[in-house]
Amino acid sequence: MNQNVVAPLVGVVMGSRSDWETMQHATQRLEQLGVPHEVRVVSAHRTPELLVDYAKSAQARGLRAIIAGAGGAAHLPGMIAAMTAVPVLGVPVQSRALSGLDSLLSIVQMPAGVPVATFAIGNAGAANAGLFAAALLAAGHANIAAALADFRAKQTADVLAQPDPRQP
Ligand code: RP5
Repeated sequence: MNQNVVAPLVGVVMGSRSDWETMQHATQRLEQLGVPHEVRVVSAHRTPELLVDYAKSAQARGLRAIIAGAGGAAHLPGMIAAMTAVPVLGVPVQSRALSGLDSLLSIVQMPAGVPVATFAIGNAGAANAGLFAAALLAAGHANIAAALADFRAKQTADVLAQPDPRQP
């Protein structure tokens, strides 16, 4: 699938270019599963007006999920969730100072009424956010459902094919 010509269903945003090393694990899963997506740097603190525009236009532009990754004072996912009904999947990026615990607590401790689905700190969280976004879309997109089922089956087969950890 050519990701450039199909309207994106998932927005992947991050607070800084420095978050890309982590967030690329989300886009890798989306690409693998054929989920049309877009990628943007949108900072809650450095580009607040862009954040408002992005969040308020997301639903009308056809986005069905937003994966938002940020580190430290990680306000991006919560602020997006405050301004759109599109489901927001938060990824705590591993910060240098506090190893991502600051990011995790900033994202997960939302007040009742403004949910952010929060994932694990770092690469695993980003990967799982990509898979979760695909799962959200699977009910309405048979191609994504099939790709997700194939991914899960292969993952299981790979483990079963090599049960002895001493073997290379
Ligand atoms: C957050 O501050 C970003 O999400 C990033 O994780 C962190 C550090 O950003 P840089 O100083 O590397 O741009 O807003």
